[in-house]
Amino acid sequence: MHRPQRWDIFCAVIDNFGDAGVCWRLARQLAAEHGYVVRLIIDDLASLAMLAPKLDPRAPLQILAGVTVVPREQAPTDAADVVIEAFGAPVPEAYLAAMVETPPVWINLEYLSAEAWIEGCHCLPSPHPRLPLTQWFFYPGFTEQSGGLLREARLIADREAFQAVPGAFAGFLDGQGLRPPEPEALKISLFGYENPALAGLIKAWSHSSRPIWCAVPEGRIRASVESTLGKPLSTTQHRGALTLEPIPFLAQDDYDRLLWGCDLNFVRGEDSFVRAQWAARPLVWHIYPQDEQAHLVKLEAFLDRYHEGLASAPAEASIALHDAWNRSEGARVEALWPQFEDALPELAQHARRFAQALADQPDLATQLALFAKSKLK
Ligand code: TRH
Repeated sequence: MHRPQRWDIFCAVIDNFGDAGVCWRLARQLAAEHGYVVRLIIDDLASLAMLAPKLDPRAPLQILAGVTVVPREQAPTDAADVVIEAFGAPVPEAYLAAMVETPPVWINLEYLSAEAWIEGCHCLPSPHPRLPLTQWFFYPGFTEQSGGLLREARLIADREAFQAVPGAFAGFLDGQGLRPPEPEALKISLFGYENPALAGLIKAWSHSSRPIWCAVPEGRIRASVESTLGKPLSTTQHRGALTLEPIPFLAQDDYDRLLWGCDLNFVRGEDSFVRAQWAARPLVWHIYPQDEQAHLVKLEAFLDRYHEGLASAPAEASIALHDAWNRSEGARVEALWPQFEDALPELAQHARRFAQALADQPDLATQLALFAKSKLK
């Protein structure tokens, strides 16, 4: 096949930014690092434009960062060589008919999970109930037996270079029009879903023995901050040792620099969660809530995997705070914070080890490329 491979990614934005975030990152990487002709067919350009400010949410079709972005209502009717349904986003009927004409490698990209069972389902075929087509399940994950994690080729080197320069974070914040924190402050980024437990966290931080600087991007948790403060967080707010800094929703690549510059990152969902791991800094994950607390099993699976090899005291401090934060228990969060703060130096070393171990595994885009190659006739 002399012409470059053509890849189409279908993305349906359920809510929030994760679906678009993962698909935009993957699409850019497949184009930039693998030289594929990539089309991203998405049903919510406004959400994508939050992550990629140069994107025009009204344009019928546009090319950005080497990716052709297509609104779903203008979905193409010619099938690519490789088709990815991200998180089960179905392809339109007309496109399915085109796939029957020229059967592509058809992949269902699943949500990330640290649970062991995914290894048994990874790369399993699923014959279409009525058409001569087969779809393949592809599970991102944390082990060699999974599809791996999204990680751009330059990511670790770029992070290392940023974290090696003492003034880089202050320079980045200055570039965003933000006042850098005091040098001795503990720098925290706060991204999450609404959480009543935040009142407990703010109380603990305001009584901290050292200054705490907390950046709060625009987003759902801002509401919890404002109800705790009893007023909008439109300007810098001080509560005892705590400085709360409202920041805008950043472009996806700038968000990485916020994570790289902070000493601790509160993250959520899937994509910010993975980026916080690549930042090699301690993290607190607010998992996407599911019915009947099903998300707590996923959370526990990750916490078991993440804390492997870490001494019991810092591990218990981290696991306990994760549990209290994800169960929205404010009093417990407040009570557990001092122990967690004391564990930060060991958690920081561990975060570097964990990121290094993950970086030794092949990344998701590379594994998708190899898989597709093995299936392409
Ligand atoms: O937005 P999310 O809660 O997305 C969720 C999850 O993906 C979840 O798995 C899925 O089931 C649900 O959507 C439907 O969290 P996530 O995955 O971290 O995505 C947030 C994206 O926003 C991520 O790509 C990082 C990006 N981001 C920025 O680009 N700038 C910012 O300032 C911030 C705070 C985030």
